[in-house]
Amino acid sequence: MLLVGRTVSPFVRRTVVVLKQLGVDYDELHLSTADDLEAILEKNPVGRVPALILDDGETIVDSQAIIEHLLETAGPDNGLMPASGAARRKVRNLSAIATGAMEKGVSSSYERNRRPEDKIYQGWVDRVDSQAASALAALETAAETAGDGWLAGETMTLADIDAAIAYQFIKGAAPYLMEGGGYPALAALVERIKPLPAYDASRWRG
Ligand SMILES: N[C@@H](CCC(=O)N[C@@H](CS)C(=O)NCC(=O)O)C(=O)O
Repeated sequence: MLLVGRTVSPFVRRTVVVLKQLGVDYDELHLSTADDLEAILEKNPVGRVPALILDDGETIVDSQAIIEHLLETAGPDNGLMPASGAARRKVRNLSAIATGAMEKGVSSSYERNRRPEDKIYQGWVDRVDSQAASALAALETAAETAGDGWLAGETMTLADIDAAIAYQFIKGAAPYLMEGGGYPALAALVERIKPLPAYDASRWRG
């Protein structure tokens, strides 16, 4: 299997944590969204990372589709996603909020860094920033409720991985969204998850 993308992307990073946590053997192709668009387009018609190329050549695009495939292959006892019911809905919902925060964090940084200054429209920037901040605030509330535990119950799940990655990504790429006290419960969640080898190994060291 070949994973296309670099873990500087939160979407690639969540995929890598799941691959490693499930013990899947794979290689990485480190294409950059800024410099390698043509090469990425050959792997993913949307021109985004991640894409996962399976051993038989089939390609899966989008971190959610890839993760769903990996969890399904690992089976109902994959340890990251409850099989059904309220527990599953909770993990899926928190993950969706966290990936939404990632999307808005990416947009916030693109709006500032990938446009000529005279093409920046502040009204849109403010809207995107407020959406990222609102998603982070919802995750912060969930982390406060969890106290010293995990977001969706007794054990660590995909929700914790995604919330921690969203927090760390935004802290690095859009630090201005962390002003005003930050998100201390999320910061504590990151400290709890950091010792997990799969999480630590996913840190971008490029
Ligand atoms: N929903 C997608 C989002 C992927 C995404 O937006 N990736 C970014 C990198 S963080 C990207 O490839 N951006 C390049 C572009 O959109 O031009 C997923 O979960 O994989």
